[in-house]
Amino acid sequence: MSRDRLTAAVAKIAHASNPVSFSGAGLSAESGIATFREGSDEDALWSRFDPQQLASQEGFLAAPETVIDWYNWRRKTLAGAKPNDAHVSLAKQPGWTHITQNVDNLLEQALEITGIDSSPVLHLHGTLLKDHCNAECGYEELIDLHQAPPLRQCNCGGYMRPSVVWFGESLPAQIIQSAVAQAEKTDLMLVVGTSAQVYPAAGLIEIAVSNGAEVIVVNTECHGRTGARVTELVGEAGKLLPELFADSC
Ligand code: BV8
Repeated sequence: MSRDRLTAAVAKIAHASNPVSFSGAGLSAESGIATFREGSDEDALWSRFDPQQLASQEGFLAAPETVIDWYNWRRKTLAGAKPNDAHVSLAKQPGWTHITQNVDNLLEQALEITGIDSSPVLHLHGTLLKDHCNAECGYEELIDLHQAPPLRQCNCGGYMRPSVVWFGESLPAQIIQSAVAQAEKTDLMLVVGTSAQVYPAAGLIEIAVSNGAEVIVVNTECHGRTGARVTELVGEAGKLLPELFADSC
């Protein structure tokens, strides 16, 4: 990746007045959290399952125990994970809004470390740190990632399920509305570690581009996203983000 492109991106970030980060699984990859697309040896157990199938109401009702075991395997991985340099670089930036597709709490952990007073992270697809009743009676519970409970029923008789947004489920209205509003008014969106295939989340990038924002894409793969104001930086987020914010730390 060219140094000139990186230097130009650093300047764009330094001049942004209303910056937003939009992240996916690649932001947490260097913390050991498997992305959706690249399984790794230790998760071969799950590599034969299609996440899109497991992360759905149909998948849950067809095999509730398998789905809960899959989430609890992910929770166990997250319990031992720490924020990586990309999370910490983002967390050091005052005045940024962070929008994420991730269901982990690594960015919040990084914000706690840096002590930067930031607007809350907008979790478009929910969180692994909570369960709620699948029968929507309103009951919910915080989850200890180190001791996530097996499949269990709510007192109302419905199953308890992770408080994530499954395929075919609507995103939390308040959250997606805030995220769209941010994408509409930002002058710079930093897109970190996402294949941008899941909607309506991925549509936020198009909203930012169509509203004239600078868009900087950090990804280990070149997605070939084009546009007058789009800068693609190919590399690991944990290495590139500290460089992008080097002058501002
Ligand atoms: C909905 C939570 C309305 C669960 C997830 C158009 C409009 C609206 C909906 C649709 C539409 N078209 C299709 C749909 C339906 C569907 C959808 O988008 N399907 C896709 C597959 C086409 N969308 C929905 O169902 C959404 N709901 O629209 O509601 C509705 C209501 C009723 C009926 C119909 C519609 C809900 C979607 C939410 C699904 N839940 N997560 C869980 O976590 O288990 S999605 C989940 O997958 C993630 O949250 C994330 O969004 C997505 C994976 O994407 P990424 O994060 O990008 O991860 P991925 O592995 O793909 O990529 C990682 C990237 O990082 C790669 O590019 C890699 O190169 C890079 N990388 C890796 N390492 C690094 C790195 N980069 C930098 N550094 C590194 N070290």
